[in-house]
Amino acid sequence: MVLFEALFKNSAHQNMASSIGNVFSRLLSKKKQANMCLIGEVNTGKSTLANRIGMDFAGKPVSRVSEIPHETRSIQTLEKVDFQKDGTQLELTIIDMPGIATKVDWREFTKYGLNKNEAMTRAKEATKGIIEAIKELNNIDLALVVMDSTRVPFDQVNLTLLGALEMQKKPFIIVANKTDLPEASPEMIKETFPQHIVVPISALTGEGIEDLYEAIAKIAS
Ligand SMILES: Nc1nc2c(ncn2[C@@H]2O[C@H](COP(=O)(O)OP(=O)(O)O)[C@@H](O)[C@H]2O)c(=O)[nH]1
Ligand SMILES: [Mg+2]
Repeated sequence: MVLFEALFKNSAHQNMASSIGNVFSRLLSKKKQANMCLIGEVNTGKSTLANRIGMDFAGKPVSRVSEIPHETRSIQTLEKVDFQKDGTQLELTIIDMPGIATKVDWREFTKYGLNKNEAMTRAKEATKGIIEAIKELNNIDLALVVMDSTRVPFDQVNLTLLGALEMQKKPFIIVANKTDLPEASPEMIKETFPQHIVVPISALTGEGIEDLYEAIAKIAS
């Protein structure tokens, strides 16, 4: 980059020099940079998985986890995560998205012990978070669409999300999470979306996580 800037010094081409320099330094660096998001319905385990990936490759979590829906109401990121698997190296930015829902009802939150004000604030923030998450899809290179294997996957949120990612030609992996639960059926997710990559895991126990890392490495290389 310094070399290119020196060559074009004091010339009108300085911007061009800098962009050529950026491309040059990206080519020289072995690692590809990628923005990887975790998206899906509420409480599917996006933050639990984001934290596992963060801990595995950067020793840091990304987000708070809670059984109360819409715990993640604004986009949470962890940068400079050195992902390595099967000879593939990536500099990941992990983007943990707020849960996507077709309906946010503040009364639901009062069941978890929140008072009326807290519940209404949470509902308002959750709705804003959903809009932000959809907008953020423009900036991602790879998506992990996290589904809860104990729920029926054929629903409006999943179909809309997959449709949006396909339309934008963004690569994605469907993560069939919570395989540790006895009622989990990752097979149902595979049968529902046979044309897509589906990786069964438990973000909680770590079961299947290496298969997910393999799938990420394969898609990125
Ligand atoms: N049994 C089980 N529970 C999980 C798993 N992943 C997340 N959870 C639980 O599901 C709830 C929601 O998790 P969270 O990561 O906050 O979901 P998010 O809303 O999608 O970010 C929490 O109670 C987690 O402990 C999993 O693999 N197995
Ligand atoms: Mg979350």
